[in-house]
Amino acid sequence: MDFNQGCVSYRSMPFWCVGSPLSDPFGGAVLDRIDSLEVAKLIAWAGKAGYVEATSFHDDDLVPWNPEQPEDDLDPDSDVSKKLHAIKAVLDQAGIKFHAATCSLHGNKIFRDGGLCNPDPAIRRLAAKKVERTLRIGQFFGAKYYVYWVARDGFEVPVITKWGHVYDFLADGLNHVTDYIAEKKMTNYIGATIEPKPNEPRGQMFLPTSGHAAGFIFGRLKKPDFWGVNPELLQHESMALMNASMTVAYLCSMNKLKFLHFGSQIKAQFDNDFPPLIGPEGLKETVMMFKTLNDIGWKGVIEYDCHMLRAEGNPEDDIACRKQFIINCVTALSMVLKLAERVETPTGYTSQSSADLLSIRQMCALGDIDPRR
Ligand code: GLO
Ligand code: MG
Repeated sequence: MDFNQGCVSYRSMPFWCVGSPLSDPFGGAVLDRIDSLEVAKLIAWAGKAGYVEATSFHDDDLVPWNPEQPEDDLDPDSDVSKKLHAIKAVLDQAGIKFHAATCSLHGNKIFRDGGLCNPDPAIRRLAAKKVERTLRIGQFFGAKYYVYWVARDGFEVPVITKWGHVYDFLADGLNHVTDYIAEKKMTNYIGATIEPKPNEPRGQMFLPTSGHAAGFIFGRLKKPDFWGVNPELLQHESMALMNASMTVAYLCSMNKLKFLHFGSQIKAQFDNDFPPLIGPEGLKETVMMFKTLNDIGWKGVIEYDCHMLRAEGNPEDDIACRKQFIINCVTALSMVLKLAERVETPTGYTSQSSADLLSIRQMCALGDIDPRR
């Protein structure tokens, strides 16, 4: 089951977006936390209704992790195994594909000073074990990608940061992903990605932009062809004042744009994670990003990575508002695809500004404008 419209092969709606209880640093959860099986049922509903084709998850979104039992997933009688089977049954029945698996190295307080780049070797080993378990869970679901989001691998205090080692720690951690996939002969993974972000939750993260991520893949990873980047646009790159068209074009030019995380953002702010097109800015940049992808001929997966506005969470009906959130996300994507199709590259123009104004008229279907009195 594919979507196959414009440059989008299929649409993925991750567990963490649907399950988000909408807490922020200034207030607790607005919505009740719903069980992962309930989240699976919502995603299955969206699949059957024709809104999405795939999902993604962090290990922690699905099942709890106990560092004392790093291989509980291998025991078919464990609660973890039973839960994973139940979730898979619900999603398989709805024909939902599994796009990506991410190891959460940010949620548990053990990883408060980083996961793969933690200065403590014992915690790095624990992180590697958690990555292995996530890879196995991804294999069970048939996930296509493993994703490393930079998360808490970053710093606030430069004077104590192990600058001579952090990027070795990172290379070791990421090379372990491909070593483990090879060792266990996992065939489900067609690639792995780095998801860069400039800051938040750390003051500074070690791979802040798509450029940093691509450079690290070519310079430090054993299997650079397997790895790519999933930029989060508009959010993460806009936090660093980058432009979305430039980001996707740069990554495509190196064959490193594996898929997109999609949402909206106010430039230079914290990670807003607004649903696509929502918020006071970003419409033009989003449409131009899709025009750029169309022009280049890229086709791939769009994965939402956002949550509903905290103000629109409805504690009285936390299922209905979650369904509406999914509908809003997919509606926005369909709108953007239509808007991007309308914009033509001008062949002759009197000035760059007049070309830009023409594209806005096309995008908004305004026709000719006579500005005279
Ligand atoms: C947070 C990131 C995060 C990742 C997720 C999957 O800012 O966008 O949600 O996308 O961990 O890698
Ligand atoms: Mg993301």
